[in-house]
Amino acid sequence: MMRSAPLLFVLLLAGCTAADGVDTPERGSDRADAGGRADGGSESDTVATSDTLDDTLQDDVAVADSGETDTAADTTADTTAADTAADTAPDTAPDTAPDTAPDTAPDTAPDTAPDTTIDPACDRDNDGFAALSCGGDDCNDNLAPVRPDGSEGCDFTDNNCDGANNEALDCTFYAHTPSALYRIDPFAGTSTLVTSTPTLWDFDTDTDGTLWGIGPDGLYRFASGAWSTVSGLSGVTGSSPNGFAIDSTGRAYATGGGQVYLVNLDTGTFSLIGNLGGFTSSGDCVVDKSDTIYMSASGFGEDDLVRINGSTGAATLIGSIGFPSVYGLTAAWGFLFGLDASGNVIEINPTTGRGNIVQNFSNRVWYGAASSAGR
Ligand SMILES: [Ca+2]
Ligand SMILES: [Ca+2]
Ligand SMILES: [Ca+2]
Ligand SMILES: [Ca+2]
Repeated sequence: MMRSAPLLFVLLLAGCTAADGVDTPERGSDRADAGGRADGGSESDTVATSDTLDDTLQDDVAVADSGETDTAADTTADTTAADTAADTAPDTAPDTAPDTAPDTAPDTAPDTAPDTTIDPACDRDNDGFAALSCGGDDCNDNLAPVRPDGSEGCDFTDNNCDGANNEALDCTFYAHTPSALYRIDPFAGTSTLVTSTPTLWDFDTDTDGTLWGIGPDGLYRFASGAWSTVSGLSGVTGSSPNGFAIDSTGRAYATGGGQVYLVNLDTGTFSLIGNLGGFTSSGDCVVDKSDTIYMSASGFGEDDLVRINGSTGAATLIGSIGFPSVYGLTAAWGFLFGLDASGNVIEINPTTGRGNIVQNFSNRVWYGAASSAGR
């Protein structure tokens, strides 16, 4: 719209000039317009010429004047070569945007960690092994020490749940009748004849495992498979001793009637310690690992278990064993066993004195029992 008025004005002027018949040469800056090049931005021609027309037409076709508005769209494609160089600089800026996309891929890696959690109802003793009833291998889910990795010991229990009890262990102690020496296993209920004996009331082993016995004729020693007489009953003032025990230090005690004696194993002499305070030795005394001296005392029909003070000889009642004629006592593997004249092996509770038969060897009359020093 802005261009139509000057064009008309130029055309009118051109018409008037031609009619004048005079073609006045052009001067000045209009010469620069020859060839249709762009104007310098502010044409100052006030006189219309053909050059001016030409210039104006050229200007419309070519580059826009700086003072004009270019309305033609840019239709020329950018032919600049694409940037083909890869970006080799590492990205050093940390990723601060949180990952908001959910993990939809399934976990395909197998679980290789063992399941260490056991239902508490299947592991009541909390030893880490499930009970047999739950498909586990804890053969006693009420005792934590009893388990597949437990250690086997001499007792009534298969401590390591392998189906066998006391495997590979010697769980025997000595026992004798009026005429024979045996090794008996109180857990398996088996006995093995070792040899015959002189008439003995009782015996025990000393600290090196040597077996000593007392009988109506005195003190005996068992060595190299044979018994030998050490001495008579020198120093005995009352009834013939029928109970005999050696403690962990080698001190030997004998009980007979209502008395307690100290026995010198080197000389075979008996020294009175004191009176039992009304109790009568039934047939044996025994010393446990903590050097507590126990004795079976003749009661009314049933023997009693009593505790003896090794310094004074005074006896204290613990309780009735519940069986008569308990002539043998031995302490081993934490148990206190009594052996009686009816062939029974009795487990005795040292706290209450009460006995419970665990084995019976029919037709045996047990007189004495002895364990090794280490038991
Ligand atoms: Ca268990
Ligand atoms: Ca257990
Ligand atoms: Ca076992
Ligand atoms: Ca066992």
